[in-house]
Amino acid sequence: MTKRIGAPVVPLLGDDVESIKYALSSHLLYTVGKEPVNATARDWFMAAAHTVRDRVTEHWMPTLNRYYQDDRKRVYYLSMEFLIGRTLVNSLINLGIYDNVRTAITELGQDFDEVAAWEVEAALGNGGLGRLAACLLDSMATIGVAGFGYGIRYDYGMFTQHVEHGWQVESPENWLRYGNPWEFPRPGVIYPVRFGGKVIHYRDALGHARSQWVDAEEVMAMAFDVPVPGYGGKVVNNLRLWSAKSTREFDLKYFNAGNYIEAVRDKNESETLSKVLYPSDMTDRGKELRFKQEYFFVAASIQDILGRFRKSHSDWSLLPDKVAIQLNDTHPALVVAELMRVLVDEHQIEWSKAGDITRRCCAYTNHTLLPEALETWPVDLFQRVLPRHLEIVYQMNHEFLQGVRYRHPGDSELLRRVSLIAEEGGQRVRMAHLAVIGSHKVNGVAAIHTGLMKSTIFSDFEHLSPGKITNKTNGVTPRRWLLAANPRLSRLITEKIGDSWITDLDQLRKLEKLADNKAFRKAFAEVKRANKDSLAAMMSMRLGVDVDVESLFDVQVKRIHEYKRQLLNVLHVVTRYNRIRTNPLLNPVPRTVIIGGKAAPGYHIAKLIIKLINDIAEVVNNDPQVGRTLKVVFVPNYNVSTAELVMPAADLSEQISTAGTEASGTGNMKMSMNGALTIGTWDGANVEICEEVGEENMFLFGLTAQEVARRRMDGHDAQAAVAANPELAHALDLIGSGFFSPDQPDRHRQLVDILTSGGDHYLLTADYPLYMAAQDRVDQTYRDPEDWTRKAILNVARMGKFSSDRTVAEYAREIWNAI
Ligand code: 4GP
Repeated sequence: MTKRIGAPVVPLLGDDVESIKYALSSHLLYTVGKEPVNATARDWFMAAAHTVRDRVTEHWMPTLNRYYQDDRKRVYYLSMEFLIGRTLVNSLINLGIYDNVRTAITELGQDFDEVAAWEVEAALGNGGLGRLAACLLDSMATIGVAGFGYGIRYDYGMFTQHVEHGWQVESPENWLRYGNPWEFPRPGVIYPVRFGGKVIHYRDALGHARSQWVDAEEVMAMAFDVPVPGYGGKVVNNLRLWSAKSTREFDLKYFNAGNYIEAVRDKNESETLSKVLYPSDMTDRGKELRFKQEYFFVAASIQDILGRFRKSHSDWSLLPDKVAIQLNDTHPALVVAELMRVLVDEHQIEWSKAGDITRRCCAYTNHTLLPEALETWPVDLFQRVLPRHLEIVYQMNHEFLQGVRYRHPGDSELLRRVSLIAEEGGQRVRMAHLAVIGSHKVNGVAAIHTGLMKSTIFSDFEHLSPGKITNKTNGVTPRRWLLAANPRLSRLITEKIGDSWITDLDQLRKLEKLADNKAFRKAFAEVKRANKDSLAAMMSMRLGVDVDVESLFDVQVKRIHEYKRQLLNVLHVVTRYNRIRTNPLLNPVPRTVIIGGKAAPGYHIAKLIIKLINDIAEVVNNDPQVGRTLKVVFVPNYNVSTAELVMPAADLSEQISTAGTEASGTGNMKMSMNGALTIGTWDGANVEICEEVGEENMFLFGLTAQEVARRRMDGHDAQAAVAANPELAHALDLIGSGFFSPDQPDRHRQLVDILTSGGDHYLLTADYPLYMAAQDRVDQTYRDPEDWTRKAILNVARMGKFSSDRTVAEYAREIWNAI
């Protein structure tokens, strides 16, 4: 008799309020081990999480069984980062049981919002790249792609940022301290991952040359599964995170000799592999541990993927029909060498056939053009840690260059440029080239970014394989970023156009005609106002800053980086401040400038920028002449949960990177979707937002990417730009002379020097006058609330393109062949 696998499970758990109350009380007692009399809000959160998890799980097993029965092509999204955020509210919404659970918790005498606030967010990522991965998972489950995430279960994710005396101070976030209720540990799913050792070459019985990697050390990778429910709850996919385990608990030799510390040392060392997320965002990570982390999760994931494939297939040539592997940036690029190794060394597949299979499975997404972010690893490190993989890289490189030489005889410069090995300043393996050569598609994340990939960093590859590089403009999930984060606006939208927008964001177009409806504008403005009240209340409570909710909320939230130009924002603030001080008759539009973001702990300039913002806030916020017309707030520890509060409250979205540097941006989409107007450069997805929303409904300014390139080539004269603009000169002078830092007048001199004598690489001084003019247009528009609200409504109405459902559908059709 054939085994019946995956018979559809009839949901057994009730979703009505009474059933949920029963489930909550049971979990409180049996899972948490508390009774209502002594339960804390956190205990109730745990009970709620388990109640929800049970209901997610009911659909999870059938989904996985269905994939198995239907032999579906699986999409594996490999990412070093998944910036998930909190899960409770999102799961409730995706399952359609939000109202009932809220009521149940309330009827049990608890405050739902307080209970939900006890959830520690899963911050297994730094910024945009990690958050994108989380949005894509939500969309894959929602549109029904058999998508599986693979990543690392870091014990410590993104650090917590505190602000002390205006400076960023980092502390580790022990997010697992109280246990993670969403995960399922899988002690039975555990794979060895090897490091070091050597390669032996031999001939097999048939006389074929073979290689074998021997004498390596082993670490074990253990799986933890997190179910990912799509909207509607019918499809629940899986995110599998790997945790490092030592191969032995302790060394008995030392233990018996009474040396307990020595006995567990080896165990602790192996387990550091999944200890911590590297906290840099696009800066150099030249660390052996990081390299090992990359291989660790690649090797475990490949074993898991191939093991699953082999359960139903024996013919390796079918692999690309059943498996798509998406490399989220180059961090998992070792997949290419690892898949080759497993196919060739362990399964004796002929080299060129293995190459073909590998390429047809893999695809690579690039997220940044910044040269410092393009990963390379020293050859000697590679040799020491992954000797067989280095041989494979050399062999792939040899064949690739031979092909190039054949087609472009005599062009040694071209060979040098495209080689997998960089020769300048010590040999290094170029991970981006490995990813390109090992993939059938390479994509950028916004049209302008993809264009620049083709014309700059990958121009040679574009000539060698035209068509391989394609664009997949990013998106964000409307479930988290509109439905869950902005319940007031969601309700208003649904009242007017129904709720089909939740899974078909283009439906928002139906709001266009309401932009001219006075009553709707009023309701829309009231929603924005209420969201601003909520954010203001948080800022008052947590930071002790009181702001005017009538003022324009001007928001820049993202990682702190020179290319994102928080300093340009600061220059506007200082200029505004000067105007208010020098002109008592000015009657300015009141503004609250809100800035949030983390700096990489080793990025001195970014940390100094945070200090400058706080120094300026201190002066401006306490200047009686300014009063409520200008406030500056630095929101500490910007993370997903904070973003959910900030995005709905923004009036103005600052997206002001130097054109050609921000690959896409996704905060720009989140804010516009929530009715903010964008002040931005012609960069990343701003360009496409403008195509959708209309230039008349945004404030775009500044040099284009082409103009930036030309200006840099011609040599930008920053000093002349400053000299030509008295307001700019004045602002820089105040910052540089210590006006905002009287306790240490030269504190911010370095920042001023970067913008002047340092050559101003990011061209702030070039864009400053255009930025100021755009800010003036912002003020003019805000003075006409009806016009402002009309534009805000049109922003929301025209954001359909930026749903990650659209993004995922494009990947599925054009890259994964999985829809
Ligand atoms: C980011 C890019 O900087 C951002 O423009 C983009 O929207 C995001 O990826 C998602 O594609 N890159 C990173 C990184 O976060 O670490 O390279």
